Amino acid sequence: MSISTVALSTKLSGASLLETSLLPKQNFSRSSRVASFPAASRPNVGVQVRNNGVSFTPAQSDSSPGKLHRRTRMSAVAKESDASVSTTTDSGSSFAHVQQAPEDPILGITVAYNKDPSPAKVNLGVGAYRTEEGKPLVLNVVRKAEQQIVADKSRNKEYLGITGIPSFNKLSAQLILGSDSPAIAEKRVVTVQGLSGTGSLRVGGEFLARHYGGQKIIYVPSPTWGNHLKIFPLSGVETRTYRYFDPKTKGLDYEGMIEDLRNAPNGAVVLLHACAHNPTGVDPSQEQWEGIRRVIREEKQLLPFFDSAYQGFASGSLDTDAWAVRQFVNDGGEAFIAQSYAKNMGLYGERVGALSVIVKGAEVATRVESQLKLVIRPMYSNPPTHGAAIVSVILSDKDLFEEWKVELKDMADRIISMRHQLFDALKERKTPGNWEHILNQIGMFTFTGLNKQQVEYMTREHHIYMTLDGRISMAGLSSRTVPQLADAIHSAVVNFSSYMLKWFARSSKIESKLANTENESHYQR
Ligand code: KET
Repeated sequence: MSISTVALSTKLSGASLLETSLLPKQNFSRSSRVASFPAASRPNVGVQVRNNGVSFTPAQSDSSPGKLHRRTRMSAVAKESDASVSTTTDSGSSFAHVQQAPEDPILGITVAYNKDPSPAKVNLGVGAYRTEEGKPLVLNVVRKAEQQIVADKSRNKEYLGITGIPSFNKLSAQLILGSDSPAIAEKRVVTVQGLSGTGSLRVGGEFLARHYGGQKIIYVPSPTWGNHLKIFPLSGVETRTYRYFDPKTKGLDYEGMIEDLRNAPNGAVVLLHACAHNPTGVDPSQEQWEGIRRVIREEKQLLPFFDSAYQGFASGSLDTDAWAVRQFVNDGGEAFIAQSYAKNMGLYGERVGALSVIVKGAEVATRVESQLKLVIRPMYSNPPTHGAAIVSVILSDKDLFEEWKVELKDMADRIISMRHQLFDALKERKTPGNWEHILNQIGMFTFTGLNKQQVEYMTREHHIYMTLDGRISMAGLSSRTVPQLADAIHSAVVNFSSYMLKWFARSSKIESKLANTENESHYQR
């Protein structure tokens, strides 16, 4: 496996006290970033490229666990702060050296959207469901569960235990693994309540960094949800990528993925999106999942870590969307699963999710749970009550559960209908290119293939807000906004070259911008 290091130099003076060697090139060239800056002003960046992917390696000169952990955190924090240009000169402050950080590539889109005074603006950045009227949705079942909770005078606001509400944990494990799961019956599953998907991933990462007996390296797909690239290095787990998306076919690079997994060291961890891969909307077929499982379980000994943020959103069926996870758990092997109720119950701001660790024996499970508590207690002590209470009420009441499934299917169906409407609108406009992938991709997002410059153009000229990697949240679209989006895409594709020429002419750094565009040209059709 070859490793090369890419270093970009900076003209910035007064370098951050926090040295970095971790900034992924991928973040500049592909992932969404609200504030972009010319290559010439980018700070010192070292990127280790392995195979097709990027490796985030903490500075490891000190191997004592505590210190290594701290160094990892500092390096990753430096990565964030380094990616900015500071003009602060307030020398009286002990924090004068702190540099302005860029906005988050996904949540920062909403910040930019909120600042735009145009009434025509459309936010397709963050993956959050909107109604046909463009409004956030609180599910009826959630309202009903909340009314029950408020009316129940026996409930109180005491602290929960460190691992959360026991019934919530049990029901969450059953939801993802199936109520007849042998692993649950054999008491090999430990589930702890988490702060939505992100918090559950983070607790899982921290636990792996402290206790995993295999390789403390996690392989994530390229591309992946951008926060994975921060959560795991900050947890103290080295993060590398495996090939996943093929821009030419706009489908899965199955051969590349299998090859990269075969080349991973035995004992490494593999992050898998349970369904509705973010950002690409490309999932393996059942046959391909079986091939992946065989490499992970039989050819190698790798540990699968599932991120399940969209159960029910991909197909409209909770069981269908849990199929891949169940294949891996029913084979008797060990696994981690982070679940989120943000999307499928619309509980975004309640921060409710779960981490399940599936091990090989009941006694190991008990010991793992005791150590998970030691990860959680100093991090946030114990989780919040309200969201988990809502989920428990819905999952334990047969009628509410059935009603939830209907509402979930309605959301999934509306997203699918948006796919058809957008596809038809582009066809009607005879927009150059093949747009079939809008129909074929799965889940909340379409990975359009539009490049960064086209996206910037659409935001500037058409007030369409989306991530710079060309991802559109289909859940944010409505019949009213489809024509506006189709017009924007059409004009970005058709007029892009003339727009680019004008843009380049205005820029004093013509050559470096051209070089950037070349790097990204594989995302253009
Ligand atoms: N995993 C994946 C794959 C994911 O897309 C998200 C959220 C999460 C985990 C975490 O969600 P949580 O709210 O912590 O349960 N993604 C959307 C929101 C975000 O970036 O925070 C998004 O991609 O827009």
